[in-house]
Amino acid sequence: MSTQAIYDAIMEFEDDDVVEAVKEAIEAGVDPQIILNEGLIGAMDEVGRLFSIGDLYVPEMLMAANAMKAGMQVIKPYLKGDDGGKGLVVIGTVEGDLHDIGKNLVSMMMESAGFEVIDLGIDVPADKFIETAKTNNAGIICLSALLTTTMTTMGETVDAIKKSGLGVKTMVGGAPVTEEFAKEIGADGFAEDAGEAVVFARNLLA
Ligand code: B1M
Repeated sequence: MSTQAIYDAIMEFEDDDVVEAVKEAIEAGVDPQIILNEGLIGAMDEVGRLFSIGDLYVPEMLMAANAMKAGMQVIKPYLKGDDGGKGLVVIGTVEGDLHDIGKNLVSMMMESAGFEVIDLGIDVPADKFIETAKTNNAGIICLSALLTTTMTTMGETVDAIKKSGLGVKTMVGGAPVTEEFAKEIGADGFAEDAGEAVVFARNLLA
């Protein structure tokens, strides 16, 4: 069985069909990681491509995102990371940025790997990250940004966290974020995807 039905249902913005197709793929024994990468993320990449060339508009991008989220809820219990994560992670999408699918994925994988996760959602100002990390004695703050414009905010947020003197580690990620950029802004870690984020979190808190 392929993941084509999942991909197609996202492209048609049919939440119920996405849920059904993900369930069927799981029942057929398709690897959840393949369902995620080829079916769900694959479709979102195509949505992004079509948006770039003007073949899709914001409302359609949003409908596709909602369809993907419906699928993610089904797959969530199957995305088992190996255990061993210890410590508390605060995560959020930086101020000015409303994208949350990648951040949610990182959050899910961290939880299933054993970390305690406080997810602050989207459009999170620097002081909210700092205050939450302080109150909860967090080990890592994870920042997500999907826009080139909010990469600047990400840099400012990392800076504010460093200046707060909390001693909490920072990890950054999101489609436009690179390892080089992470170094440039002084983040302690960078992760390309949710799986890498778990590995890095373990190393940072070891
Ligand atoms: Co937006 N959007 N969007 N969008 N959107 C992009 C990002 C864009 C690349 C589309 C395009 O032009 N091709 C483009 C950005 C261009 C740029 O900045 N260079 C763009 C734009 C322009 C915009 C608006 C400005 C459009 C407008 O209004 N004119 C607007 C901005 C709103 C705002 O944020 N202020 C906007 C709005 C939206 C929606 C709200 C409609 C919707 C988001 C809904 C939601 O998230 N709930 C949306 C969507 C869906 C997308 C695309 C199509 C898909 C994003 C996605 O969910 N990908 C996107 C195109 C694309 O990325 N291909 C696009 C799937 C997800 C699993 O991947 O988030 O990359 P990703 O996460 C990955 C890794 O990056 C990593 O792990 C995940 C994989 O495991 N990762 C982390 C992510 N965060 C991490 C944190 C970590 C570690 C790893 O912490 C340590």
